[in-house]
Amino acid sequence: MNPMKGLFISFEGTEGSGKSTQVSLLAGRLYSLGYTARVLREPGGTPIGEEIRHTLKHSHANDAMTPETELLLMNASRAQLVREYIRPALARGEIVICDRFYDSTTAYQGYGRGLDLNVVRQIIDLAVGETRPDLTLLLWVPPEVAAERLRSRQATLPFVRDRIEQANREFFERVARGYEKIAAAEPQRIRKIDATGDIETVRQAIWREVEKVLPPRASSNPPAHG
Ligand code: Z5A
Repeated sequence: MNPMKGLFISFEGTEGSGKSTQVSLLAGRLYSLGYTARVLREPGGTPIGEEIRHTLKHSHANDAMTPETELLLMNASRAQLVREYIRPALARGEIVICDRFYDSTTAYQGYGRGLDLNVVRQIIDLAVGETRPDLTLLLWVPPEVAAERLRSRQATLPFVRDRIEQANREFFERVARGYEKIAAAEPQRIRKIDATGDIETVRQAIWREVEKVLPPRASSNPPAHG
């Protein structure tokens, strides 16, 4: 449990694994049970972080970005998010749900880009200090399922592939293998969720993990339903 009062849950997984979908379903369920849940995303989540997100993903000049710059920008965004929103929310006893957190850096900049894992760890430590998730849900789908989901999203939404999404297949295979190693090293914190099923089946699997760590509600909160 976090040294502060609240509960910190992060979602991880490859692109198209269904994180954003499940983050909003979980937040909705928690609200309906009377919890105060704060949803955040990385990179981004703060005004400064959203500017960094734009630089990382969409700015015209970012083709020249080096892996080291990418590592530092991800963690600049994170350092701001931790201090501006996450710590204050946890101190108020809220539940923080973050769509990606530092395991993404280990997976993408460490295993994916091939940066030294010790350096990656040190930079993450500087960015987050003692603020670590109590529970991390790693949504797991085979690459072909993720690709199909992204294709159908593309058919319904205006969608432009960003700089990170344009990396080659080998990069994403390294990221996926990296996530396997990250999860194996911390089985207590990181719960691997089979995310190949339909949205409701995945939601239920996530809820079973979240229920185990939920703090009791204050008695003034509305009754649980659903
Ligand atoms: N990155 C990094 O390199 N280092 C870091 O430290 C951090 C991040 C923090 C952020 O991209 C990029 O930054 C990301 C990693 C890198 N790059 N890549 N690649 P982002 O925030 O724009 O996007 P994302 O995090 O990669 O997620 P996403 O593409 O939005 O996918 P998702 O959130 O996992 O999935 P979704 O949007 O919920 O679902 C995708 C579609 O599938 C959608 O149409 C859904 O309706 C559908 N869906 C969802 N669940 C299901 C199920 N169960 N069945 C069928 N269809 C489903």
